[in-house]
Amino acid sequence: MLQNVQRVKLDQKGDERGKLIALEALSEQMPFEIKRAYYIFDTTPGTVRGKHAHRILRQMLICVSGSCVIRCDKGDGSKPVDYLLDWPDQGLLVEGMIWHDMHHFSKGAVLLVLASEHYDLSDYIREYEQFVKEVNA
Ligand code: T46
Repeated sequence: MLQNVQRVKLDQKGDERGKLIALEALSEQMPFEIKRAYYIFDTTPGTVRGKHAHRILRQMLICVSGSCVIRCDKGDGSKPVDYLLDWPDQGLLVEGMIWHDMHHFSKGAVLLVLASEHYDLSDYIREYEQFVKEVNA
Protein backbone atom coordinates (compact mmCIF):
# COMPACT_ATOMS: atom_id res chain seq x y z
CA MET A 1 0.00 0.00 0.00
CA LEU A 2 1.30 3.43 -0.92
CA GLN A 3 1.76 5.86 1.92
CA ASN A 4 -0.87 8.60 1.56
CA VAL A 5 -3.23 6.33 -0.39
CA GLN A 6 -5.62 4.06 1.42
CA ARG A 7 -8.45 1.83 0.38
CA VAL A 8 -11.46 2.37 2.64
CA LYS A 9 -14.27 -0.17 2.84
CA LEU A 10 -17.50 1.78 3.30
CA ASP A 11 -20.29 0.33 5.45
CA GLN A 12 -23.31 -0.73 3.42
CA LYS A 13 -26.71 -0.52 5.04
CA GLY A 14 -28.56 -3.15 3.12
CA ASP A 15 -32.07 -4.51 3.41
CA GLU A 16 -34.63 -6.02 1.06
CA ARG A 17 -35.14 -2.61 -0.61
CA GLY A 18 -31.51 -2.23 -1.66
CA LYS A 19 -28.37 -0.63 -0.32
CA LEU A 20 -27.39 2.70 1.17
CA ILE A 21 -24.03 4.09 2.20
CA ALA A 22 -23.80 7.10 4.49
CA LEU A 23 -20.57 9.00 5.07
CA GLU A 24 -20.24 11.19 8.14
CA ALA A 25 -17.42 13.72 8.18
CA LEU A 26 -14.70 13.09 10.76
CA SER A 27 -15.57 9.43 11.15
CA GLU A 28 -13.25 6.47 10.71
CA GLN A 29 -14.36 6.08 7.10
CA MET A 30 -14.37 9.77 6.24
CA PRO A 31 -11.50 11.36 8.14
CA PHE A 32 -11.96 14.98 7.06
CA GLU A 33 -14.66 17.66 6.80
CA ILE A 34 -16.08 17.72 3.29
CA LYS A 35 -15.91 21.21 1.79
CA ARG A 36 -16.59 20.24 -1.81
CA ALA A 37 -18.02 17.38 -3.83
CA TYR A 38 -17.79 16.82 -7.55
CA TYR A 39 -18.40 13.92 -9.86
CA ILE A 40 -17.02 12.83 -13.19
CA PHE A 41 -19.33 11.13 -15.65
CA ASP A 42 -19.99 10.69 -19.37
CA THR A 43 -16.27 10.21 -19.96
CA THR A 44 -14.92 9.77 -23.46
CA PRO A 45 -13.85 6.16 -24.13
CA GLY A 46 -10.11 5.70 -23.55
CA THR A 47 -9.72 9.04 -21.79
CA VAL A 48 -7.19 9.64 -19.02
CA ARG A 49 -7.99 12.41 -16.54
CA GLY A 50 -6.13 13.89 -13.61
CA LYS A 51 -2.37 13.69 -14.26
CA HIS A 52 -1.53 16.00 -11.40
CA ALA A 53 -0.90 16.05 -7.66
CA HIS A 54 -2.29 18.24 -4.91
CA ARG A 55 -0.13 19.80 -2.26
CA ILE A 56 -2.54 19.63 0.66
CA LEU A 57 -5.93 18.50 -0.65
CA ARG A 58 -7.35 15.27 0.78
CA GLN A 59 -9.89 13.43 -1.32
CA MET A 60 -12.13 10.38 -1.07
CA LEU A 61 -12.82 8.83 -4.46
CA ILE A 62 -15.79 6.52 -4.91
CA CYS A 63 -16.95 5.08 -8.21
CA VAL A 64 -20.67 5.14 -7.41
CA SER A 65 -21.60 3.55 -10.73
CA GLY A 66 -19.52 1.43 -13.10
CA SER A 67 -15.79 1.22 -12.66
CA CYS A 68 -12.54 3.04 -13.24
CA VAL A 69 -8.89 2.73 -12.29
CA ILE A 70 -6.94 5.27 -10.23
CA ARG A 71 -3.18 5.22 -10.75
CA CYS A 72 -1.18 6.64 -7.85
CA ASP A 73 2.48 7.55 -7.90
CA LYS A 74 4.55 8.73 -4.94
CA GLY A 75 7.15 10.35 -7.16
CA ASP A 76 10.03 8.68 -5.31
CA GLY A 77 10.99 6.26 -8.07
CA SER A 78 8.77 3.44 -6.82
CA LYS A 79 6.32 1.81 -9.21
CA PRO A 80 2.93 3.52 -9.54
CA VAL A 81 0.02 1.48 -8.14
CA ASP A 82 -3.34 0.97 -9.89
CA TYR A 83 -6.50 0.83 -7.78
CA LEU A 84 -9.63 -0.56 -9.40
CA LEU A 85 -12.84 0.99 -8.04
CA ASP A 86 -15.79 -1.09 -9.18
CA TRP A 87 -18.38 -0.99 -6.43
CA PRO A 88 -19.87 1.92 -4.43
CA ASP A 89 -18.60 0.55 -1.12
CA GLN A 90 -14.98 1.01 -2.18
CA GLY A 91 -13.43 4.32 -1.25
CA LEU A 92 -9.94 5.43 -2.09
CA LEU A 93 -8.51 8.03 0.24
CA VAL A 94 -5.86 10.05 -1.59
CA GLU A 95 -3.92 12.47 0.56
CA GLY A 96 -1.67 15.28 -0.66
CA MET A 97 1.49 14.78 -2.73
CA ILE A 98 0.32 11.80 -4.74
CA TRP A 99 0.46 12.06 -8.52
CA HIS A 100 -2.76 10.50 -9.73
CA ASP A 101 -4.67 9.85 -12.88
CA MET A 102 -7.96 8.16 -13.61
CA HIS A 103 -8.42 5.84 -16.56
CA HIS A 104 -10.31 2.79 -17.85
CA PHE A 105 -13.70 4.35 -17.12
CA SER A 106 -16.44 1.86 -17.94
CA LYS A 107 -19.42 3.01 -19.97
CA GLY A 108 -21.73 4.92 -17.64
CA ALA A 109 -19.14 5.22 -14.86
CA VAL A 110 -19.68 7.96 -12.28
CA LEU A 111 -16.71 8.86 -10.08
CA LEU A 112 -17.71 10.82 -6.98
CA VAL A 113 -14.98 12.82 -5.25
CA LEU A 114 -15.33 14.28 -1.75
CA ALA A 115 -12.72 16.93 -1.08
CA SER A 116 -11.34 18.52 2.06
CA GLU A 117 -10.88 22.01 0.56
CA HIS A 118 -12.56 24.44 -1.76
CA TYR A 119 -11.38 24.53 -5.35
CA ASP A 120 -7.93 26.12 -5.38
CA LEU A 121 -5.83 26.10 -8.54
CA SER A 122 -2.68 26.96 -6.59
CA ASP A 123 -2.85 23.58 -4.84
CA TYR A 124 -2.36 21.71 -8.13
CA ILE A 125 1.03 20.51 -9.34
CA ARG A 126 0.60 19.80 -13.03
CA GLU A 127 4.22 19.22 -14.09
CA TYR A 128 5.61 15.82 -13.09
CA GLU A 129 9.17 17.18 -12.77
CA GLN A 130 7.96 19.87 -10.36
CA PHE A 131 6.09 17.21 -8.36
CA VAL A 132 9.24 15.06 -8.01
CA LYS A 133 11.21 18.15 -7.02
CA GLU A 134 8.71 18.96 -4.25
CA VAL A 135 8.61 15.32 -3.08
CA ASN A 136 12.36 15.35 -2.67
CA ALA A 137 12.63 18.86 -1.21
C1 T46 B 1 -8.62 15.50 -8.98
C2 T46 B 1 -9.26 14.51 -9.86
C3 T46 B 1 -9.61 13.24 -9.14
C4 T46 B 1 -14.12 23.33 -11.16
O1 T46 B 1 -14.57 24.39 -11.64
N1 T46 B 1 -14.29 23.06 -9.82
C5 T46 B 1 -13.83 21.91 -9.28
O2 T46 B 1 -14.01 21.71 -8.06
C6 T46 B 1 -13.13 20.97 -10.11
C7 T46 B 1 -12.60 19.69 -9.51
C8 T46 B 1 -12.97 21.27 -11.43
N2 T46 B 1 -13.46 22.42 -11.95
C9 T46 B 1 -13.32 22.70 -13.38
C10 T46 B 1 -11.91 22.97 -13.85
C11 T46 B 1 -11.91 22.47 -15.27
O3 T46 B 1 -12.40 23.49 -16.12
O4 T46 B 1 -13.73 21.54 -14.10
C12 T46 B 1 -12.93 21.34 -15.25
C13 T46 B 1 -12.30 19.95 -15.26
O5 T46 B 1 -11.37 19.86 -14.16
P1 T46 B 1 -10.02 19.00 -14.26
O6 T46 B 1 -9.46 19.10 -15.62
O7 T46 B 1 -9.13 19.43 -13.15
O8 T46 B 1 -10.59 17.52 -14.01
P2 T46 B 1 -9.78 16.16 -13.75
O9 T46 B 1 -10.75 15.08 -13.92
O10 T46 B 1 -8.52 16.11 -14.56
O11 T46 B 1 -9.32 16.25 -12.21
C14 T46 B 1 -10.30 16.28 -11.19
C15 T46 B 1 -9.94 17.31 -10.11
O12 T46 B 1 -9.70 18.58 -10.72
C16 T46 B 1 -8.71 16.94 -9.34
O13 T46 B 1 -8.62 17.75 -8.19
O14 T46 B 1 -7.90 15.15 -8.06
O15 T46 B 1 -10.41 15.00 -10.57
